[in-house]
Amino acid sequence: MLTFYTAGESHGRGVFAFLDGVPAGLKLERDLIDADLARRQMGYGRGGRMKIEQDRVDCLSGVRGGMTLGSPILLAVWNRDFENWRSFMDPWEIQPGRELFTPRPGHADLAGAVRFGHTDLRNVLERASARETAGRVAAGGVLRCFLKALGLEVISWVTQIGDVRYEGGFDRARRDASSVFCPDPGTTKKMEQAIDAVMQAGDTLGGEFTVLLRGLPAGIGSYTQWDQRLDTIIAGHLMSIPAIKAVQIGLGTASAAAPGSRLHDAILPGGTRGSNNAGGMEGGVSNGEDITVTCTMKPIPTLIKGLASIDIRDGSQAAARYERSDYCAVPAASVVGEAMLMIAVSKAILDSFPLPNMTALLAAFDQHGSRH
Ligand code: EPS
Repeated sequence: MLTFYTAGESHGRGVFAFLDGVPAGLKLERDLIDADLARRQMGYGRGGRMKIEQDRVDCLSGVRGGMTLGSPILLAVWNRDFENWRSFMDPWEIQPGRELFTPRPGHADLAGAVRFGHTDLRNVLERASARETAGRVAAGGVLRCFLKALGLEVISWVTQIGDVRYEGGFDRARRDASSVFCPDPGTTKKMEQAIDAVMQAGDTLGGEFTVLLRGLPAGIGSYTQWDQRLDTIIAGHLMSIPAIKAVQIGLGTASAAAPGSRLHDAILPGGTRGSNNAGGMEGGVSNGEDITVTCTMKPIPTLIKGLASIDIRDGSQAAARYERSDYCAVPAASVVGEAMLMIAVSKAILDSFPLPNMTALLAAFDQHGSRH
């Protein structure tokens, strides 16, 4: 029912998101979408590009007077940097001078060039760049408005940068006050120090973040077919974020060590649970508890001292070329994680309630919720 795609190159005209299947009559809050775009640009350890851009959503179709029409929605986040790149990125006529021949280990450069037969790696990296995630966050912002209308909320926080971990829970004011979106000031300081150390060394750092959805009633998703399972849909959406190497639901990998008698969430009188190790899903169906997902991000592959690589023109040994990049983008990735969870859950909801307008959808959703 819900279709979502992005288009756009990192230094092209802009990044675009296409959404089809959003019900008519949804009030969009532009400030809410722009706030997500602004948060994606933040985070200690970002590179120079974020000083150039001031991402704002522009809506090219499907919305009139702030209200969705039920027709396809096309969103744009324009690239300010295009003006500096026009002569290299123009669709019709380009100048030489920004070609790349030494792929970065860990980036899409080499494998992507093999896939499409490119001889200039710029043709890969322009689209493989994490700049594309601005389009995801713009689309996620539309669906934040959709989920908000249904009484649902998605939040995230950073749980690890390098080897500095945070084990506590969520606190919005503290997360928003943190330069790394970690709800603890002491841990934030340690995370900043870890990022400072890699910045001085010309290196990069990965980490981990948690995304949580509150308010989803039981019964969304299905156990009857593998691709309708809510965990299939959620894991795929989050795994698709650039640099994500692992997605865990609920207790995740820690589920291996606990005996079943301690792992599973006992059903208490009235159907409530005392714990949520399952992460809000059982059998691929939501069970009424918070949906909890934790994502692991690898360090960004663009290093100032390029790793050993080759020149693809002759296969000779050459260091990977440095392109302007971030030192740590885990805080930004947590905002992208929220967007992808919102897209995944909206898809699952609209699969269960394929209704063309918000009035019909809200009535069906409320009736379903009141039964569980
Ligand atoms: C990014 C924009 C990019 C990079 C970064 C994320 O802009 P530029 O290439 O002009 O500096 O800063 O992309 C990567 C880390 C990557 O590996 O592609 C953004 O908008 O988030």
